Amino acid sequence: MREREEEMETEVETRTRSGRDTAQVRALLARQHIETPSWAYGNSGTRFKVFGQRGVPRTPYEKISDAATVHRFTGVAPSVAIHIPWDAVDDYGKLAAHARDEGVTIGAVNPNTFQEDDYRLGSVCNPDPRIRRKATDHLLECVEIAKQVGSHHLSLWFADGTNYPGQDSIRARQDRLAEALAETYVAMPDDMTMLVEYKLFEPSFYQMDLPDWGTSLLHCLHLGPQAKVLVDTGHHAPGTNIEMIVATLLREGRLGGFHFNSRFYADDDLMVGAADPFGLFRIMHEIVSADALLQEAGVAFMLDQCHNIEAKIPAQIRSVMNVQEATAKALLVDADELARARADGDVLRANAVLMDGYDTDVRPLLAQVREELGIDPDPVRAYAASGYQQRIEDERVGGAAAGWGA
Ligand code: LRH
Ligand code: MN
Repeated sequence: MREREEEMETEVETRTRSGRDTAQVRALLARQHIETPSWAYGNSGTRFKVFGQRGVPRTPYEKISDAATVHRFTGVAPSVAIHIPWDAVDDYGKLAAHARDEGVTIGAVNPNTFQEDDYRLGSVCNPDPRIRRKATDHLLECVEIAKQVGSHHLSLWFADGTNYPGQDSIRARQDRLAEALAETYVAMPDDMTMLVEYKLFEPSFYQMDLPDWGTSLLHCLHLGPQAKVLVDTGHHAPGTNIEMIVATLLREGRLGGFHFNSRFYADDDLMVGAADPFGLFRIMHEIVSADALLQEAGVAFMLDQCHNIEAKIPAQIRSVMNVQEATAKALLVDADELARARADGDVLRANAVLMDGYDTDVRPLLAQVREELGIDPDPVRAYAASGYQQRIEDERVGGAAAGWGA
């Protein structure tokens, strides 16, 4: 009798409420791919203060070693995005080889057209054709760099915009933007995706030339199938329903990826899931519902954060874990029961089924996933015990700590 009960028990455990086989859910979680940003390992801050920290990387090589460390302790962060010129090196092949030696790959390549005096009135949208040429040449240079490091993503964000009504022609700036994007698009090899990131405001405060998902999507549709929209979760007006944007872009096949972070007010770039774990869950529920979780679905899951006051590597580890938790909860939503409740028009039951997934404590499940990946079930504790932090603080003395150089 006792065995039968135990059998029943284990039986129950192997099937989640969502009807998904628990092993299937663990297998999906084990294949998750969350890309970390090189710039999160360097010093960053706000316009008020950039706080330095001990052990901060001084070179793109050290940034990649820190990103590889996050992968070693989470198992699901196998690539690192780079930003040019913050990560400029003489030999990009050597940088890619270093990444491989460390067990990661170089992911999205981000051009930087927002930190030179020439870009005061914009880069690719600047009224001055000489400056537009300079900015476009930088985009083309980053296409070449992406080829050299084996990257398949060119990730574009422009600070371009105006601060006062009348300052420039909104329409003419769109024409200039379209021209630069088109020239860059045709320079990309067929296996490269152009990610077009939008942002409602900052550093321009009257209008940004790529302010919202609609403007980004329109440019992508004009460019071609290799151009997709990048959703930075910190780039919307307060109260924006981001999962609605995600569902719409997935439906169009134009969701290229995410820059995950969280915020209480503006583009705070805080740890993803820290300010709004339920919001992150709702986004991942749209992803799971559209079967767009794994790499082959073509959505790039990337973090874009800066850790002004907190230790950077543990913060990245915690952020990756927050995405894993939101994903696991979304995978545990009983999709069949949800469909039934929706078909019955049973509003409360439908909401309850979704909340059931969200209210599930998925930490034991993720601990199991990590054990099956051969890593410590508690990455934060394991990193603290690894001595890596102490080692980099002892070794990285002298030289200039990497930063945004803003
Ligand atoms: C702009 C942004 C963009 C970057 C930068 C580091 O706010 O989100 O993705 O290039 O942050
Ligand atoms: Mn971003």
